Formats: sequence, C-alpha cells, structure tokens
Amino acid sequence: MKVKRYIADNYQEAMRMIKTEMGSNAVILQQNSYKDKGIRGLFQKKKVEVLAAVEENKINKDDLFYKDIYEIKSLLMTLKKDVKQEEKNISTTDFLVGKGVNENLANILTEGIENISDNNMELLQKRIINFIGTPRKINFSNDKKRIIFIGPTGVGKTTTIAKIASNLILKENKKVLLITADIFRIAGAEQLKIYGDILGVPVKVVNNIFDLHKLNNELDMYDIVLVDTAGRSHNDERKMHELKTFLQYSSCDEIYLCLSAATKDSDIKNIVKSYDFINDYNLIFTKLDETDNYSVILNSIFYSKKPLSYITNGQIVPDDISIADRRLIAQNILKGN
Ligand SMILES: Nc1nc2c(ncn2[C@@H]2O[C@H](COP(=O)(O)OP(=O)(O)O)[C@@H](O)[C@H]2O)c(=O)[nH]1
Ligand SMILES: [Mg+2]
Repeated sequence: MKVKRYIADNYQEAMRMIKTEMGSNAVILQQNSYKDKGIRGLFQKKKVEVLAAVEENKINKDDLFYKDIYEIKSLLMTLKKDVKQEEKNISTTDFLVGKGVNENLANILTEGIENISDNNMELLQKRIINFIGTPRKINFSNDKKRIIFIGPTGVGKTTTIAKIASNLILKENKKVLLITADIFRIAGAEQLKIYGDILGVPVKVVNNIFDLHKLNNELDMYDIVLVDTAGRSHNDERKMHELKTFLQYSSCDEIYLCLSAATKDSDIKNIVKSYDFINDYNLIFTKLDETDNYSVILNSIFYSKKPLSYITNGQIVPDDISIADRRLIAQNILKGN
C-alpha cells in the first residue's frame, strides 16, 4: 500500500494531483484544511491537506485516466496535423479572401503563388507592401499649403485635423490656420474652435466658397491652412454636389479623404465610388484601434487607386496618429497563418 499526503490550494487541485500520481483507484483516507506552522502560517491562504492511498499493484499505466489522457492527446495531434495540412493546401487567393481582401485584388496579389507555405507568405507580404506603396505625408512647402479634409460623417475628420495641427505646431513649429466649412452642424464648427483655442491658433468659419475666397489675402500669413468640411453621406447627392463645387473652386493643394477602418467593405466601395470625381486625393484611415480589419485599407486603395497617408488609432489628440506603416498593415493581414 502506498500512502501519501498532498497539500494543495483547494480540494479539486489535490484530487487532480492524486489522480495523476496514483490513478483512479486511489482512496482518500483523510481531508483537512492546512496552514504552515508558526508565523508564516498566519499570513498564508488556507490550503487543503489530503491523505490518499492506493495498492501498489493497482497503479499501472493502463489506468483509465492515463488512457483517456493519452487518447485525447493523440487525437489532438492528429487533428492538428490535419488542420496544418489543410491550411497548407488552401490557395493563397482563398486565404486572402478569407482575411477580407477583395477577390479581384487577391487574385492579382497571389498570381503565381499557389499555397501558403512560409516562403510564399514572405513573398505575399512583399507584394502587399509594394501594392500599398509609400505612404504620403502632408506636403507643406511654401507653395502648397491649403489642405482639405473630406469624408463621411463621424469618421473623425475634425479630430484628425486637430491631431495634425498639433503636430505641425509642436513638432514642426508651423504657423497654422484652421478653417471649418462644417456649417451643417453647429457642434461641428464649435468642435474645431475648441481645438483652435487649446492650440492657440485662429479658426475661421466659412459658409460657402465665396467666404473662403474672401480669406485669400489672409492665408499668406500662415505656413499651412487646414480646412475641415462637413461630414456627408455619400448617398446625399445634393450635399455631394455642394462638396464638388467647394473643392472645384477652393484652390486646394491637397485633399485627404478620411475613412473609418471600422466600415464594412461594401460601404467602403460605395463611399470611394462617390468621391471618384476627385482626381487626386490621399487616404486616411481612422479608428484602427477599434478593429483589426486591415484589409479595408488594401481594398480602399484598390477601389480608389489613391495613395495611403495617415492612420489614426484612438481619440487622443495629438498622439493617436501616425504615417501608415505598410509593413505592419501587411503583417496584420497575413497574421494567423
Ligand atoms: N476610437 C477612435 N475614435 C476616434 C478616432 N478618431 C476620431 N474618433 C472619435 O470619433 C468621433 C467622431 O469624430 P469627429 O472628429 O467629430 O468626426 P467627424 O464628424 O468626421 O469630424 C469622436 O468621438 C472622436 O473622438 C480614432 O482614431 N479612434
Ligand atoms: Mg467634424
């Protein structure tokens, strides 16, 4: 007969230890709560002490418990092997589509790459990085300084402008003017004014393109002018038309389209389509802290054929913004392989 004392944090834990060592034929002789003796015991959590016994010849490796564990383990190993094998057999196109990449784009990216072996993954990553291209930073040379931000309602245009403005002021020492054309919502203009106050920069409100032109002389006093616009639903044709006129006569140097990364692909496709009257703009993706849907970035570049610029990943001004890191985007799309 083998007798042994087990000390554990709780009864279940003690039983687990006993079963592992003695098998399921073990019998419990005694069970008590337990504390170390002396001062140490005073500060110690209560434990349990279990005295167990088993007849020596009854401990054998064929014990049902061991058998079960062994069977489960080998089943898992086989399953794991099967899954791995199946994964390797998945076509790279299906793999990318499964990650949310548009099918046509996935076909282009995976041309000549059959399955998802490790080497192929490296090649695929390179192709994605190349496809994204070098992200563009705001160009604020002397002759290029009027930057307009557009995009659907609530994506984070005003917050993004505040982040960019703070960085231009604090890091680049630039003289910034903020203009808001968000006249549809009183709060829209107010929000930018609050940021302007905090940053110590003037904020002008324009109701239409004529107001903007009236500011032309004043603009020379600044290194850079950031123009906020009202969020528009891409389904609202009247408002889209207004934006078109505004952009056409605004003499802007650069346009940034803000899109939320938390938007579903079919919506992104329609939104991007509704802006195709603009020849040249850059893409900003907001709210990457709320989603790991990085494929939306690839798809948007594919639909719009426009370059990527910044990504934002939180509500904090000015920290939660950075130039998009295309390697990180590629890695995030391919991860989990
Ligand atoms: N989680 C998250 N929220 C953001 C981000 N950017 C903006 N927001 C929030 O989105 C909401 C709408 O932002 P706002 O700038 O007013 O959007 P706008 O209507 O496009 O001007 C606000 O609550 C912002 O704090 C971001 O990168 N991540
Ligand atoms: Mg706004």
